[in-house]
Amino acid sequence: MTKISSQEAMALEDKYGAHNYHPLPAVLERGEGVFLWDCEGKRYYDFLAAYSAVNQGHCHPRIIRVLKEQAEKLTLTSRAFYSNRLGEAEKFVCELFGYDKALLMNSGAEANETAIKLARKWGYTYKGIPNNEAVIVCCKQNFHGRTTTIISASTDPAATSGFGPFMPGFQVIDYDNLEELDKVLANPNVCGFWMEPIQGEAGVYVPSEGYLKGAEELCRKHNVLLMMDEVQAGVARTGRMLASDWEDVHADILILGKAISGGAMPVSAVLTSDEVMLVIKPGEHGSTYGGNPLASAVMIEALQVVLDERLAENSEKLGAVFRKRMTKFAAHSRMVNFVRGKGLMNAVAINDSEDGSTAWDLCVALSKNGLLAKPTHGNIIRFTPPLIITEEQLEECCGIIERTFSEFEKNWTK
Ligand code: IF1
Repeated sequence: MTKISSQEAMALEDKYGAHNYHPLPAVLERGEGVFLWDCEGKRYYDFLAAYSAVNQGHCHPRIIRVLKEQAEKLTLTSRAFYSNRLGEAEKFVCELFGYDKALLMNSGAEANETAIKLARKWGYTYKGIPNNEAVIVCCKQNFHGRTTTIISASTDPAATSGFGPFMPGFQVIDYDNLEELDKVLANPNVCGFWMEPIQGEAGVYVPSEGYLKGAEELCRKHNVLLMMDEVQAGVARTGRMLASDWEDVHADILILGKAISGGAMPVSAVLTSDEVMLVIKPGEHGSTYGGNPLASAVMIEALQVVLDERLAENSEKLGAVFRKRMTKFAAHSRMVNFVRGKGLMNAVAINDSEDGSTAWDLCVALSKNGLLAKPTHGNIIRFTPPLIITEEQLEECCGIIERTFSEFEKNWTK
């Protein structure tokens, strides 16, 4: 492979790639643990962790070893046959999270699509909902992926504008509002309540304490399936293996993705009971790559690393350190409004409008100072480092953030 400069790489993407992203101008070539390097050899702390897919750190040696070993043996069989790896992976993930059955897909969006199909079919089979009338209740400012069905439940104009017509069968309510939830779930055609335990794309919006438990209880009361999208908040990100664990909530359908493979390849999973999973019969759902031997082997190792390295504990502990230090900083800053989050899933809100450029400019300045983070919803900067980060590294990163912000604030007029 020829070596190219950052400028050349950006020009190529601009000319030959779709313009569906607006990346920060950092061209990455190599990663190891909490660090990334660009084409010119500049080192960065990664404070995005591929949107929480590399909780285990970049190119974790154990995950890469299993990836290589399995890749040399067998990568893909399709589901037309059995593989010696899939059942083992399904057993592992079911026992780890306490479910009867698992269905493996690839992207988070596909896992959510799978959950929708399961909930609807369960509604027709077990709840007696008239055919084609099932309703799935979802929340304002949700993010579950990019397919046409999933965006039909979105309230974000950027996700939906120009992409209609939309899929019927979704009812959108306020997040973090149990009263409204109780009312809408009373509709006998509702088969599922579909939610994120913390809303990521909404800017790391953490709901009130008791909301998850309350939602679980209301779902039980109304015989509705709780469909929990832990694609982003799951796998130790918030300081528990699942964000639902904070309130001892056991979703009827658990949706996982991103970090279940530690960033090595796309793997997603849907976990549920025998009753729910078995509503789908042979030939009714699937994917060529879903549950392939490579994905199966990688997923087991990636999850085992999370357990062995006690990443949930580290996330809880260092998340508290981060918020304490940043909250202290915010108190003396005109520019930083507030800090919020759970574990190492955090966001800092900048005192600017949503379409203001301050957060973007700050992230560019942070990258110049060796730390990569990305704004979400304009004025909110997400800080989600790999969970293997040490306390010393985290303190150093807080220093970079504070210095960059203070420098920026001197010349900041608003
Ligand atoms: C992008 C955010 C993060 C997710 C939840 C399902 C999916 C996601 C809760 C779909 C994906 C991503 C995708 C990424 C931006 C991103 C994101 F800003 F939108 F909210 F992580 F912070 N459920 N989240 O967060 O999973 O199909 O992508 O595998 O580039 O769009 P996917």
